[in-house]
Amino acid sequence: MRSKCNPDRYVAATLAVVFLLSGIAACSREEPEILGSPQGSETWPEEELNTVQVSMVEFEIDIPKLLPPGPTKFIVTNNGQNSHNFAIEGPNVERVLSEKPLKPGQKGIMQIDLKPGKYVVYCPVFNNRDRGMKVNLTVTAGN
Ligand SMILES: [Cu+2]
Repeated sequence: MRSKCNPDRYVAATLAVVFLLSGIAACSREEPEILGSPQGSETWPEEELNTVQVSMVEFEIDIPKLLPPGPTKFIVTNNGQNSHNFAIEGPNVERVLSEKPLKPGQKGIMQIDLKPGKYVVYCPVFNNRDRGMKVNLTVTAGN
């Protein structure tokens, strides 16, 4: 025999609504498109990566000037009004984050196994490097 208000049904309906709402919330959350990717065979488990946040604005790059060696994940965010890109040159490495520059608000990821030595990080867009978007980095000899 069924009661008019089946409690199981009520629970199921409530759960369905909750799932629906959380689904909508997840979809409307603004996920910036991530550009760039771990290149070639150079991928490491997340726990082995040293994550370094990089912020780019006109015309500055905010990045630590001293970094430890080892697998490093640069998370680059364009916090400026113009398009920017992230390039790094150093011992045995010369790399640009993405083919297309990062648009304002966009993020990109680059993973590199940093070796001890001197690096230069810069924005290769137009003359941004000469306007101040250039940082000399030192990767220390060890932890
Ligand atoms: Cu730039």
